[in-house]
Amino acid sequence: MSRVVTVGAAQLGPIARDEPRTDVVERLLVLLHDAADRGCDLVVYPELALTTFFPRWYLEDITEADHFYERSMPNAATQPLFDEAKRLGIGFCLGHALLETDPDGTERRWNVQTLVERDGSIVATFKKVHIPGHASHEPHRPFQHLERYYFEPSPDGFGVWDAFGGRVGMMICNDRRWPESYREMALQGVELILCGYNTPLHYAPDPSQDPLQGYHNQLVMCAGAYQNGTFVVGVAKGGEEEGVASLAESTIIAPSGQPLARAQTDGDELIVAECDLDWCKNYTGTLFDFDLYRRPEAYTRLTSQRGVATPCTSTAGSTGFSRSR
Ligand code: ING
Repeated sequence: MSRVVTVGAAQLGPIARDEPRTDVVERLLVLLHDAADRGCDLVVYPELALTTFFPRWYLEDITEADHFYERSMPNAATQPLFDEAKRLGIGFCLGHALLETDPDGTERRWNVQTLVERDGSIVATFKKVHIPGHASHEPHRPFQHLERYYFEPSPDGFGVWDAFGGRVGMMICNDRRWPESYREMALQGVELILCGYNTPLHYAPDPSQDPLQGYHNQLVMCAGAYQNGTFVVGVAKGGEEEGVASLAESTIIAPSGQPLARAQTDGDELIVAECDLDWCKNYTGTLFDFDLYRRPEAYTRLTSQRGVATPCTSTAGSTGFSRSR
């Protein structure tokens, strides 16, 4: 019996800083109904799909950003989306900020994706692992990228869950640039990776990358898909959001590494692809048969080292290792 999941990537255009969640949820519902008309089983929304990308501003009192975070999921603003998706029998993946309070009263701030099955049940909430950008105000930048100020890195790592008839995993934005993200999920048998992103076209630390944002986006997701024999669904919040031009180009990618569908606009747009999960085995059962071909004993640095360590010779001529900064 074939395991075809019809996936919709629901790209969003800009969300204004003061756009009410009710207005945003209306936009999500329009995309959900389009997905229903086109036979989707699953709709994937972008990273931080309920609010503007608020890490672009520095707020000295971080509690002034509290209204950008959800305290629970679902909640009053998103319940209409949960109800309609369940009525239509469509699952979805929703990116949002989450503010939790530990039993000892400590506030925890996460960048998350919540995965919901077709019956309305919550499969899992994934916390972003790789947090890019910077942790303190850098006023010289044309806009901030303060994710390391507003979010903690996940303590949970990457998970894979049984859903939609297959093995489904999640990653968020910067996670897609790190090959470890895909491999961690592939070693758990992932067949479909869901990834929302908000990517400014301008990268202040190295503007030479600006014209390459689209190329790098396709490169990392297509490579990750092929090298791990999995589908990858990359979904943008694109367009010019509060003055910051952001990459669109949402794409659904096959285990072969081939794009199956790509967004044509930088606004609200649904792209759809039929994902036959059995396609994964063409790769994981042959070229990328991990159990047959991988050599973990040759990869020890991958989990024992964070940064680069290079051999160095001291005056005594003995070799040692110097740690990079
Ligand atoms: N955004 C970016 C990303 O990894 C970034 C960070 C911006 C990297 C611009 C490179 C260039 O796509 C998030 N939200 O992780």
